[in-house]
Amino acid sequence: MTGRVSGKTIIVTGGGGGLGRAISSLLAEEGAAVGVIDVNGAGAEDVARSLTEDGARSIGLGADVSDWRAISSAARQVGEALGDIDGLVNNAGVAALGSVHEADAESWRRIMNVNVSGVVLASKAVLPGMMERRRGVILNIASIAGLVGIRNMAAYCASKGAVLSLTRQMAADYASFGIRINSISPGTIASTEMGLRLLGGDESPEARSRRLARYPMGRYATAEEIAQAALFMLSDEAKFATGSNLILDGGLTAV
Ligand code: 1HS
Repeated sequence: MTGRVSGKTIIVTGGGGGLGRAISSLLAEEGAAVGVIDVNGAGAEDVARSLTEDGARSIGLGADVSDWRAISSAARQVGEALGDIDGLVNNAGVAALGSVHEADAESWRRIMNVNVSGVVLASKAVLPGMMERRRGVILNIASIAGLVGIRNMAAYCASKGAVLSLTRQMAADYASFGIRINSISPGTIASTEMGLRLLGGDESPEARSRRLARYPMGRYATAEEIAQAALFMLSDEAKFATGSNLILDGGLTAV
């Protein structure tokens, strides 16, 4: 352990599984106290328990990021249990397939509520304390779906485009408070629930191989590879980065 985030208290939303779990584990390994928040409270508690067993300080709480009362109360509880919040990873997100002509209003609303409003609300919960202390880092998990059009993913692409835009806007508002706001944009991660659902969905074999063929590296990401980028953005090694977006997509958007 090199302690790249030692002494920091960091909240990871959607930390109860998938990429959020990998990020929470790596941050804990590198010395952070981690507030794991997830709509699946049992998942959050399970991750926090395993981090604690490995010697880290952690608490797991159930909260939906799109519900202000729930997320603000969970953030407050993390602060009480682990100390002032230094970092927030807006990782909670949902995805669904669908093009605009067949858009289902309920699914559209859910994706925008969690992926966009969730970033706003979780950030709103931690920003006043960070502004007062004049220090903090917020990392938004965006996606290459916010940078290029991915077939059959209208709502998800729109939501991640909004996350990228919000990242730049928030960087402008909070730089003078010593708060850095950045994003990372992964491509598909094969091992997470989201990735498995996407890749195991009802697409034709042709659509599936067309998806993989877009990656010059010829494979999808692992959660650990993406977690390493999150760690960098949260650490002081990235102290001049704000409003930036780090792309991790095996070359997809480069070609
Ligand atoms: C869920 C993930 O953010 C999807 S974005 C990339 C989709 S694809 O290029 O692998 O089809």
